[in-house]
Amino acid sequence: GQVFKLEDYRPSNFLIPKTKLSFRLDPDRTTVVSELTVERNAETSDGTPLVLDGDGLTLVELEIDGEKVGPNAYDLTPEKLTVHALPKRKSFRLKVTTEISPSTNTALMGLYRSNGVYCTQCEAEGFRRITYFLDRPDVLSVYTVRIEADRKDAPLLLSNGNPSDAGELDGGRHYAVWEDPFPKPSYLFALVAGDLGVLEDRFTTMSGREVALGIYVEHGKEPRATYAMDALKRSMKWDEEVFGREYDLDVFNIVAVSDFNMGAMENKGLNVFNDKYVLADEETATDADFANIEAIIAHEYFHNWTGNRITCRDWFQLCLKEGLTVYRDHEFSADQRSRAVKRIAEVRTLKAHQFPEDQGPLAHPVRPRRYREINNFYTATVYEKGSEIVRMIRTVLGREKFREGMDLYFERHDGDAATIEDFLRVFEDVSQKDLSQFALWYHQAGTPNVTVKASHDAQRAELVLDVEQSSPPTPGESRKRLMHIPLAFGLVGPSGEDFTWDTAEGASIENSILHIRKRKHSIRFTGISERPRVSLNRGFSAPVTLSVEEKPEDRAFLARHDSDLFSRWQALNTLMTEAIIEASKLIRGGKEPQFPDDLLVLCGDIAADVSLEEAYRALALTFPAEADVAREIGSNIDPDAILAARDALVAAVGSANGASFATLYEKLAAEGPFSPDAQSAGRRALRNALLDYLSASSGNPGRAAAQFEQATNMTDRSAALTTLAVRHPAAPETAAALARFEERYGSDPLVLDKWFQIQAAAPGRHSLETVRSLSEHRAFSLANPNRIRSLIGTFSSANQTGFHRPDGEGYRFFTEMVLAVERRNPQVAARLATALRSWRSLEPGRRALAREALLRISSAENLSPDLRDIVERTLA
Ligand code: BAL
Ligand code: ZN
Repeated sequence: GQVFKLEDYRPSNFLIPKTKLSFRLDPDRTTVVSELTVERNAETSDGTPLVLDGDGLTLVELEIDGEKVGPNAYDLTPEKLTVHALPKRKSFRLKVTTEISPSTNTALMGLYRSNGVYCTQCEAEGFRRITYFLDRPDVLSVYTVRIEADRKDAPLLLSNGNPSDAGELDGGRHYAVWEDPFPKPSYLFALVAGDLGVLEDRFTTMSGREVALGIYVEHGKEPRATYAMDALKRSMKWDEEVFGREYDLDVFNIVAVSDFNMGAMENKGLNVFNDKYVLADEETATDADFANIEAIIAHEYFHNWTGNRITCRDWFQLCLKEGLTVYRDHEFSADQRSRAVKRIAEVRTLKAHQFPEDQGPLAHPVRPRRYREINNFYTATVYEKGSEIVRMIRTVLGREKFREGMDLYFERHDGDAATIEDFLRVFEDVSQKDLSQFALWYHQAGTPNVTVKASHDAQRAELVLDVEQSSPPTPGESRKRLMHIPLAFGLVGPSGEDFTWDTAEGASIENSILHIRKRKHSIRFTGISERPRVSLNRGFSAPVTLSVEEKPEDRAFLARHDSDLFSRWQALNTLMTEAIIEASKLIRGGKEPQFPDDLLVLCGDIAADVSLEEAYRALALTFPAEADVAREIGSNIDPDAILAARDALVAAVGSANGASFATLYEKLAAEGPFSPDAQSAGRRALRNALLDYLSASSGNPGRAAAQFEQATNMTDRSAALTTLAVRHPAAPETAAALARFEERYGSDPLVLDKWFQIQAAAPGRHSLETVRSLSEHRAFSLANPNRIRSLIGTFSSANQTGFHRPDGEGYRFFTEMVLAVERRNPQVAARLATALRSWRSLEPGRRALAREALLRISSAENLSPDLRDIVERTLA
């Protein structure tokens, strides 16, 4: 396939200031008439042909300025329409008529049908599946859209912008016209038509403009959209207060559809959502679902400024809108909930998804320089590491200068298709700081390592920190340059307070941030008479791996006393990870696992510490996942030994604290009516964490079975079912609860996804048989991305022992599924296939089998560019 390179970027030869689209909707034969005002760019010569993108279109007719264009005036290939004979005028009108078939569009890109609803997905390159166009983000156009459809089939007709006209037509048909005054790239185009219910509301902006809000869902599910609506209004208000950004149209609509490749899409004025991220009530959604809905509603809304008003010049700049918008949604959730808890959850996600990407064959810079398939770059690196970079800019500049920079960005670039260089420049301009070394965070792939050694001299009252940075090689980048790493830190005294120092030299330090810019720094602090514990990378100020030479007692001290709650969590998490690694070594050597008593006591003390929020205690008690432990071990991984070690530690913590955990579990029982707020959710999270310990240590399914029966909300019910499936796989109570759940929610696909997920994640070799038979369940479907992700995605990414079975059967099943999905939906198949990205770190037996599986995929016939790109990079 073709490789696209950043250095090959050239401005478009033609512009399309105006686009008029007219859709005559029909499931099998939709006609699209596109009338474009085309202009030559100033440098474009008269002889330059107009080359439009297209994909799977049937061309019906072509006209220029009202005259039919004959077939010898253009060339047609499967991907391009090249018009040679153009008028000499600077500007002309091109009319293109095409036909498409929404009902047979299984890739879910372009115009397709989901449960009988017409909907679109155009990012990144789906618009070319609707009509021929300059389908690139730097071609901005003002759209007018007319939609015509059968009234019974589609009483609702939506597009971007504001409604301008509507009316009846003969034969039971009707039409609507939408006008979007803001120039936008084609990837932000959207159309929805169908028969849906609506939840309506209003929002008054800070300058007093009235906005009509609508969330469209399946009929009967309107009450399940109330939380999303509330989250939308809070997002609109927050963006005004925190970033000074006001909404700019008269309407803002959200539509929930059940077949969707991504989480949601920020089309101007008409967001289209995966229904999983809209619909929620206590009976059907967990606290995690509520939190995700809040975050994703906010994220898509925030794109209105960071993505839509200021868009990307080309797809290499994807992080310009995504990293920044993730940063904004993180800040929003932190303000709506608990900042410390939110930060820990973010870092857990970053380490679970971005670190393995950055440390494996699919590593790429946050701003890549080349790609073969842009769909494969909607990655944790672009999104999550992209957000961490914006967060570091705030750390380096301070909050005030950061806000000044953002204000300048909006002022300077409103209406632009911008670049990362543009973004960095505003911060350099407001702060007068040189960010050229810092910019490497965008350009250089891989997770930097920082090692630190502290030496204290009591007599001289001096502390020396020896800090060294290194960046491991990544694909195509063997030599790395030195990064600017802002490390927040504190020197922690014996009662937990931070020491101050007299002088410090060896690195620049501002507001307790160490700026590491060289390979090595030796930083000398004077006036430190007692030996402090060093708390480093507080708040996870930089996305690096940190190894600190320190004793377990020092880590345990920080886990109890660090004033920075993130670092306190990190210290405990590191102790847990180390204990599991040690135990897994013993298990591999045929010995019994052993755990330090101090750690068991520490876990009990944290669970009981009422000075800490319940959500925080729940996170602290959540053990590192098997994959987190595997990542820390790094090579020669045996997933069975890691699972056995982790289970043994959970049981040991549960046994050591049995009585107090049981008392606390009872005390945390729900009082009063359900509320999805963060504090109530934290209480449920802590109680459910305790349930897991108590079940693991007692071996008795009774408590989990009782909770399953008595639960009054989905959070408690699904947590009990998870504990039953994980801790008591063979118990009759587990089989009964699974059957009961299926019976109760069998007709609600989103809830049944949880049932698929729980069984797919339950560890052990035999889970493969379960997952195989669930793939034939009547509610499972290879046509729906949510079903695929719940069953196959969960099995391959969250079930280390089932997926990585030593006999390779897990991989065999997986390759069958990936290839079956690929025939319908290459984008979803390619995403699934990334589950094998860490194959090189497995022990030799599994490594060979995983490689065979990858080779099996790569040798399949007619592989899509999406899947080929992932598999070839993974094997390279
Ligand atoms: N732009 C794709 C979906 C999202 O990141 O919002
Ligand atoms: Zn986004």
